[in-house]
Amino acid sequence: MTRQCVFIFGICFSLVTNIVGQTAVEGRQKISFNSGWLFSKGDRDASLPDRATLGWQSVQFPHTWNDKDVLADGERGYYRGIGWYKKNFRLQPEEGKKYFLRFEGVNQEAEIFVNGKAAGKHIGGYSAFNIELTPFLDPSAEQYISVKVDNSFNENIPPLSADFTFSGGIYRPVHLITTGEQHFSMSDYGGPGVYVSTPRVTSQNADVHIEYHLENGNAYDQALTIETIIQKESSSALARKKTTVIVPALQNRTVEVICPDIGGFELWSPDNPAMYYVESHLFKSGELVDNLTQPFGFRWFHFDPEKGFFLNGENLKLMGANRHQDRIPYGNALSDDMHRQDMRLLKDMGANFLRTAHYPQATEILDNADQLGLLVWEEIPLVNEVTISREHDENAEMMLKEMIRQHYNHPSVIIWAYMNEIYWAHRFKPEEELPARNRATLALARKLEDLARELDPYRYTAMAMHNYPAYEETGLGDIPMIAGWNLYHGWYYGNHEDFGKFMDEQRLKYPRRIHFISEYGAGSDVRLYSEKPEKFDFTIEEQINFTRAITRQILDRPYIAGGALWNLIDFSSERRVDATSHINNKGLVTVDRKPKDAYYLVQAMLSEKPVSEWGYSFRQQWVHAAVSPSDTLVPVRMYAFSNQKTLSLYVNNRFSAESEVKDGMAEWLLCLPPGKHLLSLGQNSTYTPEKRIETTLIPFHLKDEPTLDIAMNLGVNYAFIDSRTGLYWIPEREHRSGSWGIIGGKQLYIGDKVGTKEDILAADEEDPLYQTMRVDPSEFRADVPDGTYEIELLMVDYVRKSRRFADEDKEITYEPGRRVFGISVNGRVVEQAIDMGGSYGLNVPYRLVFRHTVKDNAGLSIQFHPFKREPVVSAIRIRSVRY
Ligand code: GCB
Repeated sequence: MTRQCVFIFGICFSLVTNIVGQTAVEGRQKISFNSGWLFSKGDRDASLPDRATLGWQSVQFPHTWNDKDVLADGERGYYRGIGWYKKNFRLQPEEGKKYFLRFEGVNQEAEIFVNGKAAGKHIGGYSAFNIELTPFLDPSAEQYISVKVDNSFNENIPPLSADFTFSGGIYRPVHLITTGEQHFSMSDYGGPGVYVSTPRVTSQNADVHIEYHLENGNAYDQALTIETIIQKESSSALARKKTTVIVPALQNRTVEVICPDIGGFELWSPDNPAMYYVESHLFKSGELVDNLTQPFGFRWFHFDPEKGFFLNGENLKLMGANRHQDRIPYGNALSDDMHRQDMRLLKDMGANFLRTAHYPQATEILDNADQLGLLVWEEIPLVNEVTISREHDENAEMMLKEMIRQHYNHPSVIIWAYMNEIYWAHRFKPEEELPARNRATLALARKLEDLARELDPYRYTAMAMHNYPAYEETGLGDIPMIAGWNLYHGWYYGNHEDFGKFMDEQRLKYPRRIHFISEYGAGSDVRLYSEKPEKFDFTIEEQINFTRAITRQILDRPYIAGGALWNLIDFSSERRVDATSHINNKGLVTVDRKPKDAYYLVQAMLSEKPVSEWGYSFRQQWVHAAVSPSDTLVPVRMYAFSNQKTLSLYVNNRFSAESEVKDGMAEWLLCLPPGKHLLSLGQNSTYTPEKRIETTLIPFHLKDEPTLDIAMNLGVNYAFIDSRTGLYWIPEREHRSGSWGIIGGKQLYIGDKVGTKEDILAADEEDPLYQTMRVDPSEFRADVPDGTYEIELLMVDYVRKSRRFADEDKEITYEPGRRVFGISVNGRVVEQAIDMGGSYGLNVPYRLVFRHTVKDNAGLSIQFHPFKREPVVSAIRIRSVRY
């Protein structure tokens, strides 16, 4: 149904288009402006036109200068400073036209020079901005543009600190936009100048309000006509309207167009993301001077403190993930295809929700959220702490305005948020500073809350808090409409079940609050596998245990409106030290977008479409060290993810066992002979999908083994499978009489976490091997046959703290004489007195490799002799060699 709103002019639209075709200004033109740029890292003055290319690198946007130096490159930190971009281009300016550049994202300060003149500046790395070129263009058509970009730390520009990398550069696309002298605003905080609201929507009809911000760049007052068409893609219009307005010379004007009582639409929802568009044409005396199409959708929603979220009158649990915008090794400079791929992954996981991590993301992300049906929580990058200054607060306010203006029309967005764990940095600040910090944070939160509500009365506001009492003590948690919680029970602290207890207490204390789990997640490294997974061990199994337990508790509590896993994808965090250095590996998919097991688990728990996926998507090998002479089979704990009731397992095409699916997962304990095996999953006797695995046995008695290669990870119960070579480091085993293993000592724990989780310098690919260790072992013994063996001992003396950031270590720390021990083999001294902390420095790996010939049936005995503190050893490898 087309609703004819008020028709001011009698001209029908098709006639107008014909007229437009014959005029000089043809509405808006938008073309990419990403190619042909030159880049130079470091400060230099490139503001004045020049054609020098020496010392300049040819680049295309998106571009960042931090794509490589945030990787494990042996150097701490990454370049935070100035970079220049420049480009010569041809543009013949035409009378009656306006020229703008739209920068979608530049991290984090940008200064633009056009033909040597300062054309504009922008602060903040996560929002778009427009720069007008018109007054600076050269009539000769030869133009020069340069951009000075700075990603240095600036205490007045959020984020001040955070667990992600602040890659610098022009890392989102740039467009050249041409309009007539009168146009939809290009100076409204980067917003489109056309804002669509749906204050009243029912399943039958709705009112659509469109707020136009118009600019008249001409020295005379101008009568303009706006033609508004509301339609679904390429189908007939639901409403049309013409409005005339006079915009005074060189001024802006706001006009509201109301299209009441529109019917005949489909509601927008995750299952049916029906998109509609407001097409706006701006005419001056019949000539089209600007035109713009903006998306929107018909939907209504609300949150209830008891029952959670409702979309279009129906209760909907919001479940999904957070997403950071980077992709190793491209930094934050992602192509639109890469953005789309991420959104597809999220949707395919069965999610209906996205939190754009800690900052506004690319237009492509919002467009895809609209089109795929993902509800969005978007926030500004106010993370960890604030600076007590007016400039800081003004920048934060500007970021909020930009985010809301720029993404106002996306129907997917339901929440504007403005602070993430803002008290996180308290622990590093002097006690006496805290009251002033709290006051400043509260005042800023109130300002941002009021601003968000004023700019957008139709959405909710939120803040993400962490498990820390100050939110309650200061009353900060009472300010936003939604209390978001970033909770890591069973990972950083407590255990899985504490999560539900914590939330139930919150609900009792704050029955009127809307509770949301803005983050929960556990790390995993696809090289680590354990039969006995434990908190903070980074094994694939523990990520599953955590994710399964917390997701279940969220789903079971109607008052929790939803939950977002942290994080959809492993992401770059230069300062982080976990099992994978410089990467936060809480992703459900790897940096190259390959699903980990936890992705399939979540898919099975959330999806309505049938799911059956194997566990161990990155693992093919199982190596078992026999525990007795009669132990000849390899135990394999196999699991699969599904939302069916049961799954049947077939081994080498023969039925093995049926298993009930519980919380998205079915499990089997198999005992397989060494060799290759084909596993398949059957539902109604279908044999797909298949998985091929290989099992290997290390016998109990080694005496009869002519060749040996045993690699043993010490201090932990997980296997480490080297992704480069497939070398399998089995979990540590204690010595058994007549067999082999480590004797004495215990696993290193710092606090309640296994290993050090420190950055082991220069061992990046093997960090997890070195991070865990046996403290105070006396001996490694193996009853091996006579022969020559290559022996490798991996060791490191470590910094004794529980968790730190890599960038705290500006230099290597030496501690001579802190830990000294000797090593001998079958009584022969190999190392008289190693002092790793003194000779090489703390956290510097020491790999000792030597050969030893075993004679007279003596077997192999590697002994550790303490002189000062206990000996430590992280891994041992023994391999028979010819000589
Ligand atoms: C959080 C932060 C997020 C971190 C995450 C983590 O609570 O909001 O920025 O990356 O924890 O992995 O520790």
